[in-house]
Amino acid sequence: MNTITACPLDCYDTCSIIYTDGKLKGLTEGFTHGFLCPHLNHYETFSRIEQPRFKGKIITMDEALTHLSGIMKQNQKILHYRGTGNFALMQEVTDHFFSSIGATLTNGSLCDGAGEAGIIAGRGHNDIMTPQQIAKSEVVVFWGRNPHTTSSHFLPLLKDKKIIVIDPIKTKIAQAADLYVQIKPHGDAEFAMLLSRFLFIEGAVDEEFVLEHASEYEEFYELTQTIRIKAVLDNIGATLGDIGKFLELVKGKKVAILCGVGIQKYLDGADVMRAIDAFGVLFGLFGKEGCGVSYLGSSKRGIDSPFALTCKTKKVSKVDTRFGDFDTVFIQGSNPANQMPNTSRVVEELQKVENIIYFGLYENQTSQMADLIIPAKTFLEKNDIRTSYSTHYMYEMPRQKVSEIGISEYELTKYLCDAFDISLKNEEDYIAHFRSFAAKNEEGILEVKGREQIAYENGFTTDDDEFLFLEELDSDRDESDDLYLLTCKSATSLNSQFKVNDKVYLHPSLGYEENQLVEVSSLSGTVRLHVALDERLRADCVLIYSGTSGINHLTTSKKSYEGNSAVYEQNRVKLTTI
Ligand SMILES: Nc1nc2c(c(=O)[nH]1)N[C@H]1C(S)=C(S)[C@@H](COP(=O)(O)OP(=O)(O)OC[C@H]3O[C@@H](n4cnc5c(=O)[nH]c(N)nc54)[C@H](O)[C@@H]3O)O[C@H]1N2
Ligand SMILES: Nc1nc2c(c(=O)[nH]1)N[C@H]1C(S)=C(S)[C@@H](COP(=O)(O)OP(=O)(O)OC[C@H]3O[C@@H](n4cnc5c(=O)[nH]c(N)nc54)[C@H](O)[C@@H]3O)O[C@H]1N2
Ligand code: SF4
Ligand SMILES: [Mo]
Repeated sequence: MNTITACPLDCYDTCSIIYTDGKLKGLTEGFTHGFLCPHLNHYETFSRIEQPRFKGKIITMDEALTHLSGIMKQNQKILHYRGTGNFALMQEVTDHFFSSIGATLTNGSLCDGAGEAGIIAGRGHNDIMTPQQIAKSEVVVFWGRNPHTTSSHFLPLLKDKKIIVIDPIKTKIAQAADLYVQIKPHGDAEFAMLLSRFLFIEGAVDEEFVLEHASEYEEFYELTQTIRIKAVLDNIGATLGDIGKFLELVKGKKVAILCGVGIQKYLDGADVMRAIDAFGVLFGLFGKEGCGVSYLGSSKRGIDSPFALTCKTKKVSKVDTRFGDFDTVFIQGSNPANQMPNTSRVVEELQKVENIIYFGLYENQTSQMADLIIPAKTFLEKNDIRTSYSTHYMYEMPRQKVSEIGISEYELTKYLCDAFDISLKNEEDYIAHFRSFAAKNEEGILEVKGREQIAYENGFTTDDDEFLFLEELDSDRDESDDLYLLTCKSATSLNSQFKVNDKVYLHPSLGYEENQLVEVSSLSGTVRLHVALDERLRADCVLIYSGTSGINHLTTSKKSYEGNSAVYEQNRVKLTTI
């Protein structure tokens, strides 16, 4: 076998992969540029769960499945909690079984939900700038997004472009930028409002565009007037020079503003996104080649699920799930005991559950709490298909190898459906169903049908087809003197998969020593970690990467005001020497 497949991970890049002689290689043609990142370069060297276990004892897969259906038949309160460890579409097949038996599913987001809610409130729907469009821009703004770590395949697109970076951490892209603003965490909405205000002052608003698509811009102008220029700039760590340089770099140019999840890990994350969008609208960046404000897209837009849930299917939020309300919790492709916010709450809730079933590839904090562990198959060992949050392509993922280890999501569902007399189509039928929402483009690449090549070329889709500006800015900011918690993605892990980091990163001026053990605490809890000194940080920030064991003891399980999303950077933290 030597066909093309795609990386299954939750990542902007969605690399195309050739599997030959037991090696994974990036496709040379196209966006993958012939290289993969460390996760996939070493994919088959990470040790995985090979055998099922029940209450700590190794069992066969047949025994595991018998236990599984036995537990399901006890007709108790069941929760199906599915994460994004594998982003391909056949992961959803399990929903078919669980909704059919009346189990509860989840809604909400641990990831990009607040930002997406802001986009939908303003624009009507969330569309992206594809890599082809980004390639056509002259200036690229990375706003709370770290491409060297989280989307390295976008880097080749940046050649000869001007780069602007707005990030509290002086990331690698910031070091090479034409303008870098080391903004205070959560200062973005105000910075965006000031950029808008100066667009008005300099007469640089795209009048033609706003008259047609955003007629309430004058009310928004009034709102930008309420921001006190000097006091706010001092507070968020930016200068008038930054505003001037920003506008000088973008005026008259094709500009792509690429926002990452970094801007929206706060209660008012939706408003931050909307404030940045407002600047894009005033500047006329939508519906034009090489221009736009782009975030993580809705990867399933235009694709109906074949796993129709019954209208009675109950859902609870992924952010603050009360696991203790259920007798059985089936966890798939996720590590809630480390990745959900407020770990002590999560663990306390999970401890109340009679049967925790973990269906995954790797051992982690959640598998350690599970009663029944069922190993999954890797993407190389099962058939699948996927979409992406950065492109409009659909990627086929045919099986590349046969393995004795694990069971696929489809096979597990088939077993359960048979045991419960629930009808289930063939695997190929479901994959064909997904594929039917795509068609080959001129280059022979499968692309989701009905999506615009240039985002918003047919305008916005709010009720009156106009962009809706933010009407007020939450001034109820926390004025605490405690340090800001930054928790973003690490180069060596994909959230908690692969090689996780175990440090707390601090600016040297805080006076701690390399490798010193410290306690970091917040309103939610504490974690002890060794220090790594890091000049790239602001002195008022503490950085702990996603995936670090215990990081989410520090985070709150409050949900964003809009978008039912986790807010990992809302809590402030204190340091104590031990
Ligand atoms: N290597 C690797 N790649 C990944 C992942 C991974 O774990 N590892 N995870 C994948 C997933 S699930 C996702 S959602 C994407 C996310 O990828 P990104 O969107 O890049 O998100 P983050 O790394 O969380 O944060 C990006 C940047 O936001 C900055 N930031 C934090 N707070 C603020 C703020 O208040 N304002 C501003 N302006 N910036 C801020 C951080 O310093 C960081 O540099 O990456 C995907 N790709
Ligand atoms: N502090 C902090 N917390 C965060 C974040 C942060 O930036 N900071 N980021 C948040 C974000 S953006 C996200 S998306 C979430 C991600 O959080 P999770 O959805 O929990 O994702 P992972 O940590 O990647 O864990 C996924 C698990 O999926 C399993 N898996 C992988 N492939 C397969 C498969 O094919 N089948 C099955 N059945 N299982 C598989 C693996 O065993 C792995 O342990 O974390 C969130 N948590
Ligand atoms: S860069 Fe992203 S899509 Fe590409 S191989 Fe790595 S994790 Fe997969
Ligand atoms: Mo994510």
